[in-house]
Amino acid sequence: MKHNQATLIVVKPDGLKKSLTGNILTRLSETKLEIVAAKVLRVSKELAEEHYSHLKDEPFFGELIKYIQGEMHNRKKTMAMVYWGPDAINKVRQLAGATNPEEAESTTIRGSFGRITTKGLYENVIHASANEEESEREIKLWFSPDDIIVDLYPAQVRTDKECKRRVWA
Ligand code: IDP
Ligand code: MG
Repeated sequence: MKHNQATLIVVKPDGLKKSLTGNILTRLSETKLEIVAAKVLRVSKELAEEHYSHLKDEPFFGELIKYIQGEMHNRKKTMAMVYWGPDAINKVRQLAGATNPEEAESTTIRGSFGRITTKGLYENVIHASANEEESEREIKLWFSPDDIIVDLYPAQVRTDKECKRRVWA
C-alpha cells in the first residue's frame, strides 16, 4: 500500500469567481482522501511571493502574483485545504491535470475549467502540491499546526505574553 501523504490544495480566485468550489470538492471526494484542514483567506503579497518563489525569474511572475492575490478577478480570496491519505499528492495532481489548461485532459479540473489569458498566464483554477518536499513547505506556509486536525510535522509550544490578538467582544 502507498504511504500516507499530506497535500496542499488551493482553489484559486478564478475557481471561486466561477463558483467551482462545490464541484471541486465533489471531484476531490472521489479520491477517498481525508480533509484535515480548510480555510478561506486573502493571499498577501508576501505569501504569494513565497509560495511561488521557485518561479521568481519567469516572465509571468508579476502576473502570477496578481492572479493568486485575486486582483484579476475582483475576488480577493482563495480557499486552502490540506488533504491526507495514501498517495495523496499524485491522486490530487491527476485530478487537477496538467499545468497548461490547454494540455490538461478535458476530464481533469484544469482541463474542464482552466484558460490561458491574453497575456499568456495559465489560469488553472486550483493549486496542488507536486511532491512531498513541496507539500511540507507549502502546508507550513499556509497553515499553523493548530489549524490542522492531525500532527503532520514536528511542532513546538511557544508562549507569547505580549502578543496582541483579536478575540470576540
Ligand atoms: P503547477 O501549478 O502545475 O505546480 P508550476 O510550474 O508550479 O505549476 O506553476 C505555478 C503556476 O504558475 C501554474 O499553476 C500556472 O498558474 C502558472 N504557470 C506556470 N507555468 C506557466 C507558463 O509557462 N505560462 C504561464 N503561466 C504559467
Ligand atoms: Mg507547482
